[in-house]
Amino acid sequence: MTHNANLASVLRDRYEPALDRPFLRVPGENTRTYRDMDTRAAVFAAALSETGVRPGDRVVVQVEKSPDAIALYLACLRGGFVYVPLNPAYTPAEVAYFVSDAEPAALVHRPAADASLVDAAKAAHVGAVLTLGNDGDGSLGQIEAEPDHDIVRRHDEDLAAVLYTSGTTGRSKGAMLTHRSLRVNAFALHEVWGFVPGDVLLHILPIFHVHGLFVAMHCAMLNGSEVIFCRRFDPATVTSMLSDATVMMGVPTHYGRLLDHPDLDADHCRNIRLFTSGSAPLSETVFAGFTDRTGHAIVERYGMTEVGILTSNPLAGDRIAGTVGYPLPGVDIRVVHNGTIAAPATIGTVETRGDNMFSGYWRRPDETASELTDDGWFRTGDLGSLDADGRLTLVGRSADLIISGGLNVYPKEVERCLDNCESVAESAVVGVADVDLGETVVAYVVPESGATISVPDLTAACHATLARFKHPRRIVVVDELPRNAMGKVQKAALRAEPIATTEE
Ligand code: MCA
Ligand code: AMP
Repeated sequence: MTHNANLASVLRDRYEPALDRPFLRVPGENTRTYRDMDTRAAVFAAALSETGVRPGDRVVVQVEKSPDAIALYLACLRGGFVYVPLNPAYTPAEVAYFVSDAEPAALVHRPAADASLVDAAKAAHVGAVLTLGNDGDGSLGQIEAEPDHDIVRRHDEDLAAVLYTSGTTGRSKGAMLTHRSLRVNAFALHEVWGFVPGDVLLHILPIFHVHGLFVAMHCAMLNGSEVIFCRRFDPATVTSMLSDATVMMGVPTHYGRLLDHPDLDADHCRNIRLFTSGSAPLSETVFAGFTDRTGHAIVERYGMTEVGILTSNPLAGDRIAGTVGYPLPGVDIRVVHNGTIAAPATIGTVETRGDNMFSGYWRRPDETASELTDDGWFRTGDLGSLDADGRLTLVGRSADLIISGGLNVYPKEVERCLDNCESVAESAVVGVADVDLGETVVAYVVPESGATISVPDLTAACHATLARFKHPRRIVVVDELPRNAMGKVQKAALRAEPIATTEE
């Protein structure tokens, strides 16, 4: 019999020796063992099958971070269902789009979700609309089903998950991640970050993205490690839990906020062997401040939804602030400038290739083709340079994506919302430097001739359609937008603009 490439089977083989050991420890709650989670996942897999979900079907999930949410992810892997996680901050209007695009066999949402979400699911003919709460509640757990301990056979190229991400067009597209892509990235990280028996991961990230769900959880499961599973990021709780952990992964905002916490010191970090940061640039100030306070040099790494983690600063060797380190095993990186491979230190666009790569955008062959080169490399859209020994430094992005607190905001999507408002002739949305979030969203809006813009109306429109983290934190009304000779809006000029004239 050939081997089962299902990631659930690969992970289980690795954590099997730890079945009766702690897996998820939520501060202040009961700890779940690996066996508890295995059984819960087997019950959820059987329950989903019971409602008609079949291998290859998508399951769209918009729930809070909880142990059951991890069990549901593992259940989908086990059943061969394609897991499609969504940020709980998304509005029903945003979820309706994902549901219509993914055409799932099941939608699992929070018990308290807006009724319009259920209507949207019905309109999209979703077979099963289920709920999952934070504490074992919800209709999914009430389906009578015997645990199904079989792990459905999958091939390397079968889909494990679809994660929505977006290009400059502003409409999210689903990155198709296969059992192989997730597996190879997990093993590469487990190796380069030197996981050892006894490692304990402090988990502070959300679990609807690659970083918190795959990077963090897969490393822990491959290691049979205990995970201190924080439902939310709270600097005081996290600081108090640090001494129980050996590894923590975060986005730069997490490290900035920990530094702002007066209790953080080297003693709290005495058992930590690895802090990693990614999803957005880590400033040299935070890197140096963290080293001064704790004695730890954060390992910055670089990744992307479509390809997982690509590079990391070394565990042994220099961790250089402002660089994202070396390619992971099995990952190729090249920098292309004016159509040719750039010489060391020359800035160009970063391209990559490897088994960690996605298999394309869900039902969007044209957009998949446009992100790939003729020789099969993926265009990341990031700009950077490689030094002579292969270390990568990022200097920016070719698209005008905003990264706020590690979450991506696509200006087009926000501009479309503003442009649809009464009296708005046009708008331009930019990311402005922010100490806490890295970048924050600022909108410039131009009124139609003779009209007056109501900023509260614009804010209300954003509330109705866009997740809160995408809302402009400042809306500035201007007579016109700066344009170049070709008529293109000069966003760089807007980013540089002092925003004292701000209206909220
Ligand atoms: C929350 N808010 C935000 C953000 N998060 N506003 C702007 N940007 C954000 N990122 C707003 C809320 O809407 C709310 O607004 C207020 O802040 C407080 O909300 P709360 O939920 O309490 O927020 P928080 O706990 O302070 O969250 C901040 C955070 C979080 C911890 C930085 O955003 C976070 O966990 N970010 C990590 C995202 C991540 O994992 N990215 C990886 C994707 P109000 O109160 O006004 O209503 S990238 C990836 O996966 C690739 C592969 C990679 O390289 O890693
Ligand atoms: P996402 O599409 O949400 O996966 O975000 C991926 C993008 O995050 C990358 O294309 C980079 O622009 C950015 N990113 C991730 N890690 C880093 C990092 N360490 N430094 C700078 N940018 C990063």
